[in-house]
Amino acid sequence: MIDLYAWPTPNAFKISIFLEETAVPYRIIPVNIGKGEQFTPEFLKISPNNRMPAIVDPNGPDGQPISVFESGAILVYLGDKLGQFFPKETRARAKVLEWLFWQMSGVGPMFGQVGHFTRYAPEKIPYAIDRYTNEAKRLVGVLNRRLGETDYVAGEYSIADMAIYPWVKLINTAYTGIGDADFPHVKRWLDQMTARPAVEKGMAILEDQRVRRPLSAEEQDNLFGKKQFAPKE
Ligand SMILES: N[C@@H](CCC(=O)N[C@@H](CS)C(=O)NCC(=O)O)C(=O)O
Repeated sequence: MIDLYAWPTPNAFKISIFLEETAVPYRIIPVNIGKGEQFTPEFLKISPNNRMPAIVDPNGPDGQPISVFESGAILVYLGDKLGQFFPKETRARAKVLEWLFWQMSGVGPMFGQVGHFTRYAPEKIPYAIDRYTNEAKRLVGVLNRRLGETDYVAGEYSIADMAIYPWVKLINTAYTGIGDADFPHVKRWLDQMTARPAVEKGMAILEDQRVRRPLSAEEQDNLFGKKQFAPKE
Protein backbone atom coordinates (compact mmCIF):
# COMPACT_ATOMS: atom_id res chain seq x y z
CA MET A 1 0.00 0.00 0.00
CA ILE A 2 1.54 3.30 -1.11
CA ASP A 3 1.04 6.27 1.22
CA LEU A 4 0.31 9.50 -0.62
CA TYR A 5 0.88 12.59 1.53
CA ALA A 6 -1.43 15.12 -0.01
CA TRP A 7 -3.67 18.16 0.19
CA PRO A 8 -6.18 18.97 -2.58
CA THR A 9 -4.05 21.08 -4.94
CA PRO A 10 -2.84 20.50 -8.53
CA ASN A 11 0.55 19.11 -7.50
CA ALA A 12 -1.13 16.37 -5.46
CA PHE A 13 -3.73 15.63 -8.17
CA LYS A 14 -0.92 14.65 -10.56
CA ILE A 15 -0.11 11.71 -8.30
CA SER A 16 -3.68 10.73 -7.42
CA ILE A 17 -4.49 10.65 -11.15
CA PHE A 18 -1.55 8.29 -11.75
CA LEU A 19 -2.53 6.04 -8.85
CA GLU A 20 -6.17 5.96 -9.99
CA GLU A 21 -5.07 5.03 -13.52
CA THR A 22 -3.25 1.98 -12.16
CA ALA A 23 -4.67 -0.65 -9.88
CA VAL A 24 -2.01 -0.05 -7.25
CA PRO A 25 -3.44 0.20 -3.74
CA TYR A 26 -2.84 3.53 -2.03
CA ARG A 27 -4.12 5.58 0.83
CA ILE A 28 -4.08 9.31 1.36
CA ILE A 29 -2.42 10.84 4.39
CA PRO A 30 -3.74 14.42 4.52
CA VAL A 31 -1.16 17.14 5.10
CA ASN A 32 -3.12 20.26 5.97
CA ILE A 33 -0.76 22.92 4.64
CA GLY A 34 -3.03 25.72 5.87
CA LYS A 35 -2.65 24.42 9.42
CA GLY A 36 1.14 24.06 9.03
CA GLU A 37 1.34 20.24 9.03
CA GLN A 38 4.07 20.44 6.38
CA PHE A 39 6.46 21.70 9.06
CA THR A 40 6.27 18.71 11.42
CA PRO A 41 9.61 16.90 11.89
CA GLU A 42 7.98 13.62 10.73
CA PHE A 43 6.83 15.13 7.44
CA LEU A 44 10.12 17.00 6.88
CA LYS A 45 11.93 13.64 7.04
CA ILE A 46 9.91 12.56 4.00
CA SER A 47 9.74 15.94 2.29
CA PRO A 48 12.57 18.27 3.40
CA ASN A 49 11.22 21.10 1.20
CA ASN A 50 8.04 21.33 3.39
CA ARG A 51 5.84 20.79 0.35
CA MET A 52 3.42 18.05 -0.52
CA PRO A 53 2.94 15.74 -2.41
CA ALA A 54 5.25 13.01 -1.21
CA ILE A 55 4.93 9.24 -1.17
CA VAL A 56 6.18 6.39 0.93
CA ASP A 57 6.38 3.05 -0.82
CA PRO A 58 6.89 0.31 1.79
CA ASN A 59 8.19 -1.97 -0.93
CA GLY A 60 10.99 -0.01 -2.62
CA PRO A 61 13.39 -1.30 -5.28
CA ASP A 62 15.45 -3.26 -2.72
CA GLY A 63 12.38 -4.42 -0.82
CA GLN A 64 12.97 -1.67 1.76
CA PRO A 65 10.68 1.36 2.21
CA ILE A 66 11.44 4.40 0.09
CA SER A 67 10.12 7.95 0.30
CA VAL A 68 10.00 10.32 -2.68
CA PHE A 69 9.14 14.04 -2.74
CA GLU A 70 8.64 16.42 -5.74
CA SER A 71 5.70 15.49 -7.93
CA GLY A 72 7.83 15.04 -11.09
CA ALA A 73 10.19 12.65 -9.29
CA ILE A 74 7.22 10.75 -7.86
CA LEU A 75 5.68 10.30 -11.32
CA VAL A 76 9.00 9.06 -12.72
CA TYR A 77 9.43 6.67 -9.78
CA LEU A 78 5.91 5.26 -10.07
CA GLY A 79 6.01 5.14 -13.87
CA ASP A 80 9.21 3.08 -13.73
CA LYS A 81 8.05 0.90 -10.85
CA LEU A 82 4.76 -0.02 -12.48
CA GLY A 83 5.98 0.10 -16.09
CA GLN A 84 3.00 2.28 -17.05
CA PHE A 85 2.61 5.71 -18.67
CA PHE A 86 6.41 6.18 -18.86
CA PRO A 87 8.09 4.40 -21.78
CA LYS A 88 11.43 2.63 -21.43
CA GLU A 89 12.51 3.26 -25.03
CA THR A 90 14.92 6.22 -25.08
CA ARG A 91 13.29 8.40 -27.76
CA ALA A 92 9.77 8.06 -26.37
CA ARG A 93 11.08 8.50 -22.83
CA ALA A 94 12.92 11.72 -23.81
CA LYS A 95 9.66 13.14 -25.17
CA VAL A 96 7.83 12.42 -21.93
CA LEU A 97 10.68 13.91 -19.89
CA GLU A 98 10.75 17.07 -22.05
CA TRP A 99 7.10 17.82 -21.33
CA LEU A 100 7.31 16.71 -17.71
CA PHE A 101 10.24 19.06 -17.07
CA TRP A 102 8.43 21.79 -19.01
CA GLN A 103 5.56 21.43 -16.58
CA MET A 104 7.76 21.27 -13.49
CA SER A 105 9.96 24.23 -14.39
CA GLY A 106 7.43 26.42 -16.23
CA VAL A 107 3.75 25.67 -15.79
CA GLY A 108 3.84 24.83 -12.07
CA PRO A 109 5.90 27.81 -10.86
CA MET A 110 4.36 30.37 -13.24
CA PHE A 111 0.75 29.31 -12.74
CA GLY A 112 1.45 29.22 -9.01
CA GLN A 113 2.52 32.87 -9.15
CA VAL A 114 -0.62 33.78 -11.12
CA GLY A 115 -2.63 32.26 -8.29
CA HIS A 116 -0.56 33.99 -5.64
CA PHE A 117 -0.73 37.48 -7.10
CA THR A 118 -4.37 37.32 -8.22
CA ARG A 119 -5.79 35.65 -5.10
CA TYR A 120 -3.49 35.74 -2.10
CA ALA A 121 -1.13 38.75 -2.26
CA PRO A 122 -2.26 41.35 0.32
CA GLU A 123 -1.93 44.12 -2.29
CA LYS A 124 -2.80 43.91 -5.98
CA ILE A 125 0.36 44.55 -7.96
CA PRO A 126 -0.61 44.98 -11.62
CA TYR A 127 2.93 44.40 -12.92
CA ALA A 128 3.17 41.03 -11.15
CA ILE A 129 -0.33 39.96 -12.20
CA ASP A 130 0.38 40.90 -15.84
CA ARG A 131 3.83 39.35 -15.85
CA TYR A 132 2.69 35.94 -14.60
CA THR A 133 -0.64 35.90 -16.44
CA ASN A 134 1.12 36.69 -19.72
CA GLU A 135 3.69 33.99 -19.07
CA ALA A 136 0.91 31.49 -18.24
CA LYS A 137 -0.84 32.40 -21.49
CA ARG A 138 2.41 31.99 -23.40
CA LEU A 139 2.84 28.51 -21.90
CA VAL A 140 -0.73 27.52 -22.78
CA GLY A 141 0.03 28.72 -26.32
CA VAL A 142 3.06 26.41 -26.44
CA LEU A 143 0.86 23.54 -25.26
CA ASN A 144 -1.80 24.42 -27.82
CA ARG A 145 0.70 24.26 -30.69
CA ARG A 146 2.00 20.91 -29.47
CA LEU A 147 -1.49 19.44 -29.07
CA GLY A 148 -2.25 20.53 -32.64
CA GLU A 149 0.34 17.93 -33.67
CA THR A 150 -0.31 15.06 -31.26
CA ASP A 151 -3.19 13.48 -29.38
CA TYR A 152 -1.43 13.62 -26.02
CA VAL A 153 1.47 15.88 -25.20
CA ALA A 154 4.25 13.32 -25.63
CA GLY A 155 2.39 11.22 -28.24
CA GLU A 156 0.85 8.47 -26.13
CA TYR A 157 -0.99 9.25 -22.87
CA SER A 158 1.74 9.57 -20.22
CA ILE A 159 2.84 10.99 -16.87
CA ALA A 160 3.47 14.28 -18.70
CA ASP A 161 -0.28 14.71 -19.39
CA MET A 162 -1.01 13.86 -15.75
CA ALA A 163 1.44 16.55 -14.62
CA ILE A 164 0.13 19.28 -16.91
CA TYR A 165 -3.62 18.67 -16.73
CA PRO A 166 -4.46 19.71 -13.14
CA TRP A 167 -2.74 23.09 -13.54
CA VAL A 168 -4.18 23.91 -16.95
CA LYS A 169 -7.65 22.79 -15.91
CA LEU A 170 -7.45 24.94 -12.80
CA ILE A 171 -6.12 28.04 -14.50
CA ASN A 172 -8.62 27.73 -17.30
CA THR A 173 -11.54 27.65 -14.96
CA ALA A 174 -10.50 29.67 -11.95
CA TYR A 175 -8.06 32.47 -12.45
CA THR A 176 -7.31 34.17 -15.69
CA GLY A 177 -10.07 33.72 -18.20
CA ILE A 178 -7.51 32.09 -20.47
CA GLY A 179 -10.12 31.20 -23.02
CA ASP A 180 -10.92 27.90 -24.65
CA ALA A 181 -11.59 29.77 -27.89
CA ASP A 182 -7.99 30.96 -28.07
CA PHE A 183 -6.62 27.47 -27.49
CA PRO A 184 -8.82 24.93 -29.31
CA HIS A 185 -6.30 22.07 -29.15
CA VAL A 186 -5.91 22.55 -25.40
CA LYS A 187 -9.71 22.53 -25.11
CA ARG A 188 -9.92 19.23 -27.03
CA TRP A 189 -7.23 17.68 -24.82
CA LEU A 190 -8.79 19.00 -21.60
CA ASP A 191 -12.13 17.42 -22.61
CA GLN A 192 -10.38 14.16 -23.47
CA MET A 193 -8.56 14.12 -20.13
CA THR A 194 -11.62 15.14 -18.12
CA ALA A 195 -13.56 12.23 -19.62
CA ARG A 196 -11.15 9.67 -18.14
CA PRO A 197 -12.70 8.16 -14.97
CA ALA A 198 -9.30 8.00 -13.25
CA VAL A 199 -8.71 11.69 -13.91
CA GLU A 200 -12.10 12.53 -12.46
CA LYS A 201 -11.37 10.44 -9.35
CA GLY A 202 -7.82 11.77 -9.01
CA MET A 203 -9.04 15.37 -9.14
CA ALA A 204 -11.63 14.71 -6.43
CA ILE A 205 -9.36 13.55 -3.60
CA LEU A 206 -9.96 15.33 -0.29
CA GLU A 207 -12.76 17.22 -2.03
CA ASP A 208 -14.30 18.19 1.31
CA GLN A 209 -11.05 19.97 2.24
CA ARG A 210 -10.84 22.16 -0.87
CA VAL A 211 -10.41 25.80 0.12
CA ARG A 212 -12.81 27.84 -2.00
CA ARG A 213 -12.82 30.94 0.20
CA PRO A 214 -10.22 33.57 1.08
CA LEU A 215 -7.48 32.16 3.28
CA SER A 216 -7.69 32.78 7.02
CA ALA A 217 -4.92 34.75 8.72
CA GLU A 218 -3.51 31.46 10.08
CA GLU A 219 -3.47 29.85 6.62
CA GLN A 220 -1.91 32.94 5.05
CA ASP A 221 0.78 32.93 7.73
CA ASN A 222 1.56 29.22 7.39
CA LEU A 223 1.78 29.38 3.60
CA PHE A 224 3.55 32.68 3.09
CA GLY A 225 4.76 33.89 6.48
CA LYS A 226 7.77 33.50 8.74
CA LYS A 227 7.50 29.73 9.31
CA GLN A 228 8.51 29.26 5.68
CA PHE A 229 11.85 30.92 6.35
CA ALA A 230 12.58 29.74 9.89
CA PRO A 231 15.41 27.18 10.19
CA LYS A 232 14.03 23.61 10.22
CA GLU A 233 15.22 20.81 12.47
N1 LIG B 1 7.69 21.43 -6.99
C1 LIG B 1 6.82 20.87 -5.98
C2 LIG B 1 5.81 21.90 -5.57
C3 LIG B 1 4.86 21.41 -4.50
C4 LIG B 1 4.11 22.54 -3.85
O1 LIG B 1 4.33 23.71 -4.16
N2 LIG B 1 3.19 22.17 -2.95
C5 LIG B 1 2.47 23.19 -2.21
C6 LIG B 1 0.99 23.14 -2.45
S1 LIG B 1 0.59 23.20 -4.18
C7 LIG B 1 2.73 23.00 -0.73
O2 LIG B 1 2.86 21.89 -0.24
N3 LIG B 1 2.83 24.10 -0.01
C8 LIG B 1 3.08 24.09 1.38
C9 LIG B 1 3.94 25.24 1.78
O3 LIG B 1 4.13 26.15 0.94
O4 LIG B 1 4.44 25.26 2.90
C10 LIG B 1 6.14 19.63 -6.54
O5 LIG B 1 5.79 19.66 -7.72
O6 LIG B 1 5.99 18.63 -5.80
